[in-house]
Amino acid sequence: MLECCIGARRMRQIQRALRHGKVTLLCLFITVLVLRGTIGAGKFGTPEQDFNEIRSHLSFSKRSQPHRVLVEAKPDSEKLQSLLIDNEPEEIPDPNKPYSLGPKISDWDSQRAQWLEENPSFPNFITPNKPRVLLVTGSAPKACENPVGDHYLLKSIKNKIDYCRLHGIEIFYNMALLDAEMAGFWAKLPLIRKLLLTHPEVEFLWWMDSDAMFTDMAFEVPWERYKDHNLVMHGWNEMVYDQKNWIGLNTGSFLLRNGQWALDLLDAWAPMGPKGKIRMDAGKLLTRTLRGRPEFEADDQSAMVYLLITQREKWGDKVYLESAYYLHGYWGILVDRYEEMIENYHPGLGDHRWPLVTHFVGCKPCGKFGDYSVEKCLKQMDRAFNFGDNQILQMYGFMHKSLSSRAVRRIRNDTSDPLEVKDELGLLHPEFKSVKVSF
Ligand SMILES: [Mn+2]
Repeated sequence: MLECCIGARRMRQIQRALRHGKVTLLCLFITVLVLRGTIGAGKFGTPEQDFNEIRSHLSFSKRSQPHRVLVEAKPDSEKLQSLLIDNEPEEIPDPNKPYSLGPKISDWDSQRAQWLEENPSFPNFITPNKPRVLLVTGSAPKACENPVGDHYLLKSIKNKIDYCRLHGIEIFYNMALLDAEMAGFWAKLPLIRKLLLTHPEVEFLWWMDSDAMFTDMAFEVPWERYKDHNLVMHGWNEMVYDQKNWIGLNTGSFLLRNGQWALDLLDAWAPMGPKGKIRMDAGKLLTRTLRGRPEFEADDQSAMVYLLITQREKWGDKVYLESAYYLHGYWGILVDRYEEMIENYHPGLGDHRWPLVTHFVGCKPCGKFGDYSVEKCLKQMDRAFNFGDNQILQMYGFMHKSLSSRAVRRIRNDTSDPLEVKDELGLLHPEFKSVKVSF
């Protein structure tokens, strides 16, 4: 029918053109398939995305490289996120099983004494007045709810590494929940017991919270003062024994001597710890009994105060409540005075003039961001960190530009006699770190 209108020759031309067109379309289709395969638009590729990728692939092969990185970075960061998110179910303890920290041990002093005798190269005292000390700290097994919190945990352990290197103290950083029933502030108890029993060479275990930082790098603990004591906490006798105040002592930083006494104390301290009904009911008892305690589940600090006031004759004579220096120092009364301290005093004092420890009680840097107080906490933690870090940096000729600045400045010029340089505080080779070697 068409033939009659446009003529046979014209018709053949059209048919030829259509055949060529089919081949051209097929070629185009194959080209698109090959390019898609090469670039990898993936299953989410849209025609528009394909077009953009093909164009960038064809025209600027250099530009396609960062683009590929960007395209791949997204699924990668999602993968990373899933690694950080805690999907593991919580273990539910058996409420019918009576809680115990471990098998009863009653001859630890003789077991340990025998071990020390058989292993003279691992003495529990480095010098007559310097016990072997293990500083124990840690944080939760999972990532912080806010990533900034992880950065502050890093600062906190860096700060402890610095102090401990200067003072010849070893560090144990724990991230494992050893006992599901003792989660939260009670997790330190099974950990401490395990470390005491595994390291008979350790004379003193120094527990320190992750929210506490050393702010006096030069202060050495007066170890000989505690020669007749087994537990040293910051606190006041009157506030604990007379006032029964729940903040009469602090368990965020304390020293515990390895021995049978310590195992017995842990056994006496632990019963309020198991989570669930036991911990909730114990919390009510503690709030009823202790002055100033708000209503919440049983915590290790209140339980320690309770243990001391109810069984003072059993434990009291071996417990040293220290208030001559800040084994723990409440941040609220310290952080605004750092500039004043720098103006008037010097490291090495450890007390209100230059606190050994600044403890960020009530700050939850690892928790979710949100209210102003968390922001204030982080800002003040930075200041505390830099205050302590300046004492480290000065050994190497630097200091922070200000207490709120990450940046540092030079405080002296390098010389060609590096060993002649003496650091201001004498922290490079301090007497308290020296070990006399005898052959
Ligand atoms: Mn704390």
